[in-house]
Amino acid sequence: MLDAFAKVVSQADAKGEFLSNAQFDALSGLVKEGSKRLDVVNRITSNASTIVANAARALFEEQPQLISPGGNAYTNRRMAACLRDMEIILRYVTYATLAGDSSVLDDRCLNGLRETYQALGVPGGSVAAGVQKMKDAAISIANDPAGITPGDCSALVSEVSSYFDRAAAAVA
Ligand code: PEB
Repeated sequence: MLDAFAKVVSQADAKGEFLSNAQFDALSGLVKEGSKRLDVVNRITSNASTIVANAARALFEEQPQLISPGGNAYTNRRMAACLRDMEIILRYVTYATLAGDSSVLDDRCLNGLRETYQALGVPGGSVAAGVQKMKDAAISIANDPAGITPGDCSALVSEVSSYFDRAAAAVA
């Protein structure tokens, strides 16, 4: 598991070189823009249960077969497992966002997830659809101008999007 700093260090060390200017500039930008990152992580974290619940409701509205008899979220046990899975994925997206690197998400959450769902008979495409709904909700919360100094968060928002997209692509 790496963060943006450890990743650059390990890349430079593998070549036995000092940091390049490009590497240094990228990390310098990360530090300069660091409070945006912390704000976004904080906002997603403190709204996590709303994000999960609303995304799940929207998913079941769009794919009602999931909650019908025989569906993969039918019975409270499966519903609970489904909500829990969405929460786990969202949690790892917040870690990756904080770290500025996807490796924690890749290694601890997504690695083998597709195969797990295949073995369980959980439809990966539906999980991916749920993840996309969490992405939309998380981004609108991240972009909410209320209570913060307005600024350009486009780079950060596209980075956060990429973590959700990565999770969706890993299971679809
Ligand atoms: C992944 N999910 C399930 C299981 C595991 C995971 C390992 C099997 C064990 C269990 O039931 O607890 N666990 C989860 C995860 C990590 C982890 C992401 C990462 C670290 O450790 N059902 C649906 C939806 C979808 C869903 C499409 C969006 O209809 C999920 C939610 N996951 C779902 C369901 C089960 C499950 C298990 C229903 C239970 C399947 C079953 O037992 O029939």
